[in-house]
Amino acid sequence: MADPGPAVTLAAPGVAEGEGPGPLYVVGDVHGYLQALLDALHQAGIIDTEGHWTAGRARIWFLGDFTDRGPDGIGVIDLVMDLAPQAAAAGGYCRALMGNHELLLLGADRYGDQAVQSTAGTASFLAAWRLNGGQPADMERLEDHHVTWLSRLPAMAVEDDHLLIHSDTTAYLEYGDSVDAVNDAIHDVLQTDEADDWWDCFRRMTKRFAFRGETGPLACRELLDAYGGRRIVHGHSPIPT
Ligand SMILES: [Mn+2]
Repeated sequence: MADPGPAVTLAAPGVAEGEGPGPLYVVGDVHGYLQALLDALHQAGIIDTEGHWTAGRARIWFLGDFTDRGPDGIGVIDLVMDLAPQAAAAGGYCRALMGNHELLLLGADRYGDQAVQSTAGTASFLAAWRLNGGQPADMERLEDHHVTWLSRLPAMAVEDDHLLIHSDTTAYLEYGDSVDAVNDAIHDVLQTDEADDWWDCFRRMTKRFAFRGETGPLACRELLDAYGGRRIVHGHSPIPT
């Protein structure tokens, strides 16, 4: 038998006892660009080249919109689902919010081309999903465990005084006046079979630009007063340089 060499004890970096939480990262709308996400996470020292969590107690929030437009939305969801238990085991976490594209994908999967009531006329989730970059390859690979996981994502969270949301809209207020109330209300909608309620939810979460212009500061204040935090961190709408 070959000499195994001296015993080496590896200390897990970043899992030091008695320390506070690790650094907080947020990642906006990945939209199916798995390789770009892997590269960025690796560059930030959050994963290794095999895609395994190497960030110890670091905390990372994904702000939703995993699928559509780019080629591998299901791969992005699989990565985030995979990192969550690894991060937790290392003393950190990997969590995710629900974006409007999660609602779109779930709606297209569940209701297909069934007509839904829209102020803009008759619509369907499937048609809207196709129009908004839906990838047939993602739909083919969408499995029950993805649907279950996506359906349970919270719509908002407060972390380190940051109010984390997907969309730059005050429409969240239509679902409740606390973080838990909003998350429960949207979760409840997705437990029903009411396609119109699902559609309303999708429409509201697709609104944007509430924080721009003269009324922007007031809109920010309204959300922060209701949900807590001192700064809003959102995805959804690119902010031009
Ligand atoms: Mn979005």
